[in-house]
Amino acid sequence: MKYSLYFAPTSKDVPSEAEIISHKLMIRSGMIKQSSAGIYSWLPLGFNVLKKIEHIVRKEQEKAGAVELLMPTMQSADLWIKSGRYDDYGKEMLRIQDRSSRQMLYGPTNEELITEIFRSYINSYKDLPKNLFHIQWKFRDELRPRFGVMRGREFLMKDNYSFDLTFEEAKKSYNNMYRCYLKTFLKLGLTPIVLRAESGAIGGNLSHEFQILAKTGESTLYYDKELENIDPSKANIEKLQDYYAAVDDQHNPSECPINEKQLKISKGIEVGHIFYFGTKYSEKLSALVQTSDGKNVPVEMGSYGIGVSRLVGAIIEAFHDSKGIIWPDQVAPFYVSILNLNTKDLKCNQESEKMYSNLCNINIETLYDDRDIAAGSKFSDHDLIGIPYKIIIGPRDIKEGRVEIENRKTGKKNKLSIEEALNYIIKKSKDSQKL
Ligand code: P5A
Repeated sequence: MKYSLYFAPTSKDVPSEAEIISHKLMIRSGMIKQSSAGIYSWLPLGFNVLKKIEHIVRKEQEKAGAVELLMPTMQSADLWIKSGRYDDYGKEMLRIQDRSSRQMLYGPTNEELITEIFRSYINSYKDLPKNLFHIQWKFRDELRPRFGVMRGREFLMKDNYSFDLTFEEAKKSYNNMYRCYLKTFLKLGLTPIVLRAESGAIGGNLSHEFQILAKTGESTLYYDKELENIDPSKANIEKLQDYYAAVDDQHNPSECPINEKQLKISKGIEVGHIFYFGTKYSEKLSALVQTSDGKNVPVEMGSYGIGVSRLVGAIIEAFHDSKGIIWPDQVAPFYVSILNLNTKDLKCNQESEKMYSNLCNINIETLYDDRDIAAGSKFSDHDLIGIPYKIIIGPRDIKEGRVEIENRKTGKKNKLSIEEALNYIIKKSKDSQKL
């Protein structure tokens, strides 16, 4: 993509309502634009990252045996009245009347709708288990939408739902999703901290939260400080589950299995939440399945959520410096940028164009900064946007056939020949695809 044709409205100004770094950086880098409280337009850079996260989440769901479908955002109130949640959900639910005065709502979650879909087509143990997911916008009229996309009113969630015949089978599905979530967050470059959780409005009796560490998180976590030293690309899932972690109201110093030196207290952001709730919805909505001996029993269910749009903010909270965002390779909006430092220099233009088309031909996502602006502004924009590598093409070096590569994370610069630079980026990009 040529920057001159792209739309990344970067700015130095930060709106006063942006309290936390991820919100500030998302606005400054032109990733999102607020449309009303807690509701955002996703501008090209932001949308690009959202799609990358969605893709990783989707792949892990599929690997775990979940099947994708798409349910609507608008739902009829009928099913919610039957489940009893139409009243329970209170003011968080956005209620709308259609032209025929039918009660509708913008879905805050989909337990009712998926149970109704299941009920309509499946009625035998022979068709179990099933695990269905979708990635769809939700609306919750939060009392205090804040922190940008972290606590939005409209937000993108991956939610899936498991259906099993027995409690034992349902627990297997739950454990399968538990592992799938650990893998998903590790794939995103994050170290998840798992906590036993209250199941709240979703109901049920078994629930875990997945948090990632961030100073601006809303939960207070007590955890083994070893968790901070884990490299997500090398983490061992079995071991990850053994570390001590608890939220503040669950942490009891007299029962804590690790000593004070190992224990750390810090803030976390909830990026995922899973629930087993048995027959809570299937009973009320008559989702029955026939057992092998001919009995009809309500199907056993669980639901599992990942805050896809929240993750964009959460990843920035975890990866940034004073200059801007530092995207992990796998979710970066582009893999490499080319900074043409002088668009009036013939050689700079020729070599930048050549480099750009070479990278495009091998499908490496490249943002070519061909704008006629000061070199300093290009550097600050690209540092802000956080693309993993810069290829810097300046008049002096290019005369001698050299370019400079800069690593956004380490700040390390390397002068290389044009061919070496291309090979370097190809190698790095291949390595990152293995993650
Ligand atoms: C599980 C899937 C549920 O809704 N029903 C379907 C269950 N769980 S949850 O914990 O309430 O939400 C799942 C994840 O969605 C994210 N999330 C939000 N993200 C941004 N803004 C919000 N207002 C918001 N509310 C929830 C969280 O990551 C949460 O873990």
